[in-house]
Parts: sequence; structure tokens; C-alpha cells
Amino acid sequence: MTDTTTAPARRVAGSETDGRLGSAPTGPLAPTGLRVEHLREPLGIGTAEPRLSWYLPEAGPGWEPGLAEVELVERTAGTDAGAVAEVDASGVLVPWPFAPLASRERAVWRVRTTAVDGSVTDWSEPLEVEAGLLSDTDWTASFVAAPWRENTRVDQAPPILRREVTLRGDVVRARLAVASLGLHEVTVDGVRVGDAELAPGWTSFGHRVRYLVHDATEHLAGGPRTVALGARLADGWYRGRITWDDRVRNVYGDRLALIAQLEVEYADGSTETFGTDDSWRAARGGILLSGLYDGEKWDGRVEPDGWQTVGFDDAAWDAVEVLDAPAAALVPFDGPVVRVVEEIEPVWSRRWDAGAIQLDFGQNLPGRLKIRNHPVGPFGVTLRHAEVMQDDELATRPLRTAKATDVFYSGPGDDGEGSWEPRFTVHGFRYAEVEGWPVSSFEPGDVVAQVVHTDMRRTGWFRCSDPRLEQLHENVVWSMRGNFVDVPTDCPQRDERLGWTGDLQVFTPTAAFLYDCAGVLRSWLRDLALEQREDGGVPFFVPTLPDSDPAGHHAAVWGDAATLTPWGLFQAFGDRGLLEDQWASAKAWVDGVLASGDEDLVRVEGFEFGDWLDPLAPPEDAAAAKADKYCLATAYSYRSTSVLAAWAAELGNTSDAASYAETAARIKASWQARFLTPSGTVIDDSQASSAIAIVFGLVDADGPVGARLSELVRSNGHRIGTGFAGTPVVCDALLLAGHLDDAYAMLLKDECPSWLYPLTQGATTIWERWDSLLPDGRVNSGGMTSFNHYALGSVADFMHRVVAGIAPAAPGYAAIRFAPRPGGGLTSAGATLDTPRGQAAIDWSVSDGTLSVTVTVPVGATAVLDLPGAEPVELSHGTWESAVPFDA
Ligand code: RAM
Repeated sequence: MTDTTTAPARRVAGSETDGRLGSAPTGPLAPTGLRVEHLREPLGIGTAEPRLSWYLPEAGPGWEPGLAEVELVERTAGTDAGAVAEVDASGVLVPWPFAPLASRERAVWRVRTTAVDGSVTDWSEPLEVEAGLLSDTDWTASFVAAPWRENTRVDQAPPILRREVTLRGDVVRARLAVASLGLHEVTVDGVRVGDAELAPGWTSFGHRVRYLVHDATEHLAGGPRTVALGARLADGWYRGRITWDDRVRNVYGDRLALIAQLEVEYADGSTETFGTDDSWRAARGGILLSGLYDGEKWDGRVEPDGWQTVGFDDAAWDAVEVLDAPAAALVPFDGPVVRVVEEIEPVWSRRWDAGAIQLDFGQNLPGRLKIRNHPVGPFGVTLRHAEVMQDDELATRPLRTAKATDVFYSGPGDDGEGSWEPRFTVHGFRYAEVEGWPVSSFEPGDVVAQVVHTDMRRTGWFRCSDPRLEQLHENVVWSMRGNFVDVPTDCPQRDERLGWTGDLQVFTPTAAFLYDCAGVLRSWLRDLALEQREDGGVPFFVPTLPDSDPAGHHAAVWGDAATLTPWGLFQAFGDRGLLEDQWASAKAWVDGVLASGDEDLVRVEGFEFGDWLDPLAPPEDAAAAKADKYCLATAYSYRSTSVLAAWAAELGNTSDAASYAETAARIKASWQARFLTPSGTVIDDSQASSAIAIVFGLVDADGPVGARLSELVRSNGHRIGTGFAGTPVVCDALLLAGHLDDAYAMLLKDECPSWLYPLTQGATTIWERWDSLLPDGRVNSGGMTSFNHYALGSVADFMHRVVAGIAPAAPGYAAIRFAPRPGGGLTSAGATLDTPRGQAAIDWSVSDGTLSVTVTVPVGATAVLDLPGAEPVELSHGTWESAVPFDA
């Protein structure tokens, strides 16, 4: 056993790698993992001075970074090609050190690092970055739309658009910049350009529409020749119906439109641009209807045959109408796009006598079905989707008015390869039913599920000796996947799928661990700021809809996404630019909250969701929780004000730092005076308020509130007693109050309501309600009953930080805190995290009265290893082992 005071941690020999034990210490390896802003594929970026990131995969013991050199290997416009700049060696969002990029400019950069002892790494592999269209004047194309206008209060067939262009030479490079009002897909000679789904996603379209830049070089090879450009449009979020109210349509406009600009460079160095203009033609295609909620209807019999290829006669088509430029800015994506990321075959299927085929994909997922190997038509197939089955039928009631039904009529316009999938819709489902399958044979692979969500890079993993906790964690991962479909949503299946702020706020630390969501959420936060009200109020969901939340805009927990989400992202990703960008929004939120309190800054009025959906709330009243709404709201005022003070300090704004810290102290005193009983417990005696008071630092953890919280959870048999607000913090509060055993007892409980109860019912995602499926197997009668809501999965953050034991101790994991707190009978646990500085990991196991731990600290980070009963020790990069006596 290691003597924890004198030899607390031992470097594993030859471990100067990111976890690859045993490789020879060869000195620092070249930097890797190059990124530009938050993108690994930086084509068409929106800034002239992009920030650069990388990390070092390996360095010997004692190696300390001194500075980094970035070489501008080549650039196409500026004159400083070949320049080498000395920059900050952190490798995290380092400012662009060269002359700004011009629109469309390409630059190639690479990096190497010099240690303080003078040793130098090799150069990294180079990364090419290419600027998008940085100024409005770079767009010569116009938005074009079909000329017809019809009854826009009902679904209608979306248009297809085409035009042929003649390339006058051999194309050596081609870029297609494209955006749309509504969704789009573009083809060249019938071949799709790019693989982005549901583009351009959902932003606050009144302010911003995102464009994509595609490399279309291969599509245009072999000139001179004529090519056919084609586009399909669909309603999507722009024109389709949104929310449970069928009347909410055309939120942003009633005409779908495309803007596409194809810029080609010929072998002789000359260039030519083909943009959408009045020479394009419009018709209706095989898509009869397409809606995000309701699904897509395709009829291959009406799709004009060959319209995407050269020589098609479009004389009978209509000339498009060129629209006035919308007020919204055209901006590039901040993060990855939505893609088909995985294909899953059914694990089970059965065919009823009546002919319907039921499929189970074994996983609740966001996506759609793809029919493969269908015979030649004509015939029609209907595809319906659901999250659960009841009485041998798809349980579609939880979808409310979302039809989630795709219809496929085969015909000459099909793709010719015997496959079909809807293009512009997405469903949340595990089960599906196929009606009308045309032949007697059906193989499970004839219909597969395409998983569709934002194509983020997975960064965090969790493991432990209890498979139920691993499954719970896996369910959290799938709920994040299900609800990051361009915007972070509450649910992916019913007539809602909105960017509810509170759900994301509580889930931010978990999300930022599991996936690199920095770019996606940066984009969403831009919209949050743009849509914020004059009084600092934050819409309940973002993007918002006109008049969607007339009840008030200062709802705690939800609106606190303006402060706590950027702050949480900063801890994970170290993006100080995000703090700068969101400062005004965060400050406006806090100022608005303060102004809406009473003279003591206590919240006493206004609409609140409270501890939404705690287990006591009846099915029809999710807000009827045990916790006092204003006690919670005032606690959140304190939390956001304290965070704002720290945020101001981070930005060097000392006067705001001091004044918000002072205000926070006032709120704390008022909260204590108003919400504590004479004996020092919280007046509402709820788990949520008690836990929040402890975790936010409104009371001392070892005082009466902690003791009472432990009593409350024990008298409740360690079943859950919290909703959206209390659930993320209840385990942490118990830990801080010295009742880790209670936290584990809650975590491992599997009676309803508990985190593990849904597993006993076969759940593969996190549910909206603790009892979305009741113990008798029936679907909860509440109108809001989703089986894929990540909010209650925010406990995964506790699993990462406390069960496995890894947390940021400085923004961007510049310092890491490894502080596992084993318990609950677990014999081992661990986590791996790709931090901005490289891969970190921890694994611990308990046996024979000893807790043994192995941790990996990436190069460029430091760490503290804090084991139970031992003095914390500081570690530099490398892999370390330690052991302490431990009574399980
Ligand atoms: C429900 C949503 C969401 C929640 C709001 C308040 O409709 O599903 O999860 O944030 O209510």
C-alpha cells in the first residue's frame, strides 16, 4: 500500500502518452487535433481571424511548454505566406496571429511547440482553413422562390428548382455556398452536394439564416460541359407547423426560397460564378407534403422524370420569382451540421395477418426509416413511428398531434436503386409499423433506421462495475443524441421539439462532457441573446415564436440559461470569446431578475415553472411541485448573480465583479431571512430547495439543511423527490452535507420514482417524467409524456465528477480535479474525456481495503488528485497510480 503522505502518486513508467501505457518516452510528439474555432472541418468559416487550437499527445516527464510557433504554410490572398508567429502555447483558441483572411481565402497552417528547456516538437500535420463569404456584398446570387402562392394555412407540396449552366473549361475548384428559407437539398446532375440534413437548421430566422459552403469540385469535373443544378425545398421550421397548436404555421414566412452561389475556378486560372437568379425554373416534385412533425409523403409517379439531369425540358415549368433580400444576415455555422450518423437494423420484427409489419430497433432514436431493396412498383407503403408499444400496438398518444407518418408511393421518379427515405423530416422512435409492404417476403434489413442528429464529436465516456449505472449513462447519451437535432430540444418526437431553455440549462455540464457541443451551443446562445426582451427576459424556448410565452420572461431555472449555460461551457471548453459575446445578454438577464425582485431582492411574483415535474406533481399539473417557487427563484437569482460576478472578473471588469458580488451577498442574506425556519431548515421542507441551498452556497453544507435533506431522502425510501430544478443537484448536496451513502442509495434505487426505475421497464433513453411508463406498464395519462427528455439525465454530471471523479478545476481543463468518491458497493468506475488539451482519464477500483487509482493528465494540463482520507496531491502530465486504504 502506498504511503499517502510521502509517496502519494507514482508515475507509470513510459506513460508520457495519453493513456498508451508502455510506449517508449520519445520526448514530445508533434501537436495534433488541430481545430479552427469550434470546427475540425473549417470550410466556409465566418471570421477573418479564426482562433486556432491543438494539443500535444505526448511529452516526457518534466516537459513544460514554453511557446508555440504557428506557421502560415500558404495562403491564397494575403502576402504573409511562410510567416511564423510565436503564440501562446496553451493550444486552446489561440488568437489568429496573421493578417486577416479575405472572403473565400484559403490558408494552410501548422504548429509546433518549444519547451522551456529549448526542446522542440516536430511540426504538426497541416490544416487548411477556408473563409466563407464574409461580407454581404460577396453574395451576387439572390433568393429565388416558386412564383405561385396558394393556401398557406395547410400543408402543400414544396417546390423543386432547376437550371443548367455551361462550364467553359476544366474546373479545378468549385465551391457552392447555399442557404434557404425552409429546408434544402442541392444536386449537380442528380448527385447530392454535401451530406448535411435538415439544412440550414433552425435559427432565429428574423435575424440570422445560416449558409453552408460545400466543396463541389468533384461534381463539376470534366469540363467544358453543361451541368444541371437542382434543388428541393421543404417547409422545415421556416414554414412548417411548430408547437402543439396547429395554427402556428408560417412563423417566419409563407414562401420557401433558395439562395445558391456556385463559384468555379478553371484550369486557366479564370473564375466564374453561377448564382440563383431569374433564369431558374420551378415546379412541384415527388414530395407531396413534408413536415417535421407529421412526416413526408412521396409519390414517385408525379416526380418529373430526369429533371435533375442535363437536357430535361423544363419549358412547362414556371420562371422563379426573385425575392427581395430578407432582413436576416447570412451567417455560417458555428458547429457541425446535422447528418445521418448511424444506420440501425431492427432487432425484432413481426408481421400480422393483416399485413402490417412491426419493427423494434432496440433503441429510442432520432431519425427516420430507410426502405432498402424494395421491388419495382407501383405500390404504396406507410411508415408509422412510436417510442413505446402498448397492447401490441404503437403507442402514438404521447406524440399528441404529430402524425410521424411517412408515405411512399413507388413510381418512375424513385431513385432507381430500390431504396427510399424521407428527406426533410425526423421522428423520435424505437418502434415502427410498415403497412402495405408489397411482397410476401420481408427481411429485417429491408427497412432500417437512419439515426439523424447534429454530428458532434463524442468526447466523454463513463464506466463502472454496476451495469445498471452504465445503462443509465448510455440512456443519457442517447437522450442527448435525440435532442441535439440542430437546436437543443426538450424532446424529439411529439408536436413540440423546442429549444426549452431550462432543460438545456440543467443539462449543460453533462452535454459539455459527452460531446463537443461548444459550436452548436454558441450558435444557440447567439439566438438567445438576439431574442432576449428589452427587460432582459429570456424566452422560454429559443428560437422563440411570436407571443409564445406571454406569461412572463423572468422564469428562474429556464431564463438562467443566459448565465449558467455560457458559464458551464466556459468551464468545459475555455472559450473566453463566448463569455465576451454573451456578457451583455447575461448581464441583462441578471439586471432584469434583480429589478423584478422586491426591495430585498427576493422574488415574490411573476410566472415560474418551479421544480417542474417533481414526482408529487399530478399528471395534469407539472408545476405543482413541493418546492416553493419563489424560494427556488431567489436561490437562482443568487446563483446567477454570483456567476456574473465571477464572469466579470474573468473579463477583467473589476467594478462589475465587485458590485455583483456585493449584490449576491445581499440576496443571500435576504434568502436566509425569508426562507429559513428558526431552526435553520428551509421553509418549504423540500428536497429541491434544500439541495439547491447547499449546492449554491446559500447555507453551510454541514448545518441543519444538510441534515434535514438526508432525513427527507431517507424517509422517502431514497426514491426521487425532485423535478427539473432539484434533480441535477440533489446528489451533490448530499455529498457536500456528508451523506454520500444517501446519494448512492438514491442513485441505485430502482423503485419508481428513481433514476433506475425506467431501466426496469426497458428504457433506452431518459424520460420526461419519472413514471412516463407506469409500474403496470401503461403509458402515463399526462398530456406531456415523452420518453426522450434529457433534463432528468443531468445526474450524469454527478457520475462524471463524483462517481468516476473527473471535473474541470480551471476553464478548459487547464487544471483537472480527480476526486472520486466511491460508494454504493461499486468496486470500480472510470471515465475518459477528450479535453481541449488532450485526453484525460481516471479509473479506480476497490479491493481488499484499498482504493487503487490510475489517472492520465494530458500534456499542458495540471491536476489535483484528491482521494478520500488522503491529502490532495498535485500532478503534472502523464499517467499516475496511487492507492489509499479504503473501507468499502
Ligand atoms: C414542457 C417541455 C419542457 C419543459 C417545459 C416547461 O412542455 O417538454 O421539457 O421545459 O414544458
